[in-house]
Amino acid sequence: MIPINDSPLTRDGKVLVLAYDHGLEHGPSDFTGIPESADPTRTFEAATHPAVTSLAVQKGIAEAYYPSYSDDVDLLLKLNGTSNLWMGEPDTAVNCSVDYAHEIGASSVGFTLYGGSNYEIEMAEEFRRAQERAREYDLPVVMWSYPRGQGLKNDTKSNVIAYASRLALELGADVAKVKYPGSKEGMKDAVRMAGKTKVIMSGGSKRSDRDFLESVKAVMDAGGKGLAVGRNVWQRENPEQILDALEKVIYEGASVDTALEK
Ligand code: FBP
Repeated sequence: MIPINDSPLTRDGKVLVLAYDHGLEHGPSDFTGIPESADPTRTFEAATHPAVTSLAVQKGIAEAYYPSYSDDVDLLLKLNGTSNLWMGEPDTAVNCSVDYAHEIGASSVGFTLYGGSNYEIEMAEEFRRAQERAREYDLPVVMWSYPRGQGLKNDTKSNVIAYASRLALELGADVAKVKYPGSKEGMKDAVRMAGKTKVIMSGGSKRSDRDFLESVKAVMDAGGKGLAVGRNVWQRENPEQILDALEKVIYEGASVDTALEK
């Protein structure tokens, strides 16, 4: 494993990835509530907040916008991803090589694995190639570990999330990004199953400040190391405000009440 506590992906051993690959994964509908969120510049600005360790984007956004922010933002290049237009069994295309991610300045890479999909075998082989190449550059690897597919009825059950985090350890990811299993106990299991792989929570769709922060607090209390979040930051009128609160909960161990104090 890579000693990722020395990498820009972490701050004090914790992780706060700002995710902005939704234009590919979900399409323009994610930007309708806050139309200005369609402009990547707004999220690059948010990523300069000291709470954010890295910004996760696809290759095209990185090529077009990262050069203007390379001094202030740490880049996590998401290597694969698929649009919502794809209606088949969960699968994802590899859109960027590790070599190219390194060339354009990424200091870590991200890769989705849909365990349980009919395409799991191909995706795991693609992950193996990316993970081994990333090791040659000392780039930490974050696995978006999302079990889903025709056989899976509920992709947030505790035993499914624990399996997701275990897959990340078994296949050599440094960080496992998993969905919230609905309880602190479920998250504890996921952390235990991940061993030395750090577990972070996937933000999910937009919720109230309190509801969202309560789940982040539960993740931290369960031994998780942070989160990768998109919509719960940039679908807000004021991304900085929620990042201030996240900074308190993740790095200072603050309660949700304290984090919400203005
Ligand atoms: P959110 O915090 O908005 O959920 O973003 C995290 C993320 O993993 C993104 O990187 C990705 O685009 C999205 O969620 C995928 O969500 P799903 O596949 O569950 O629709």
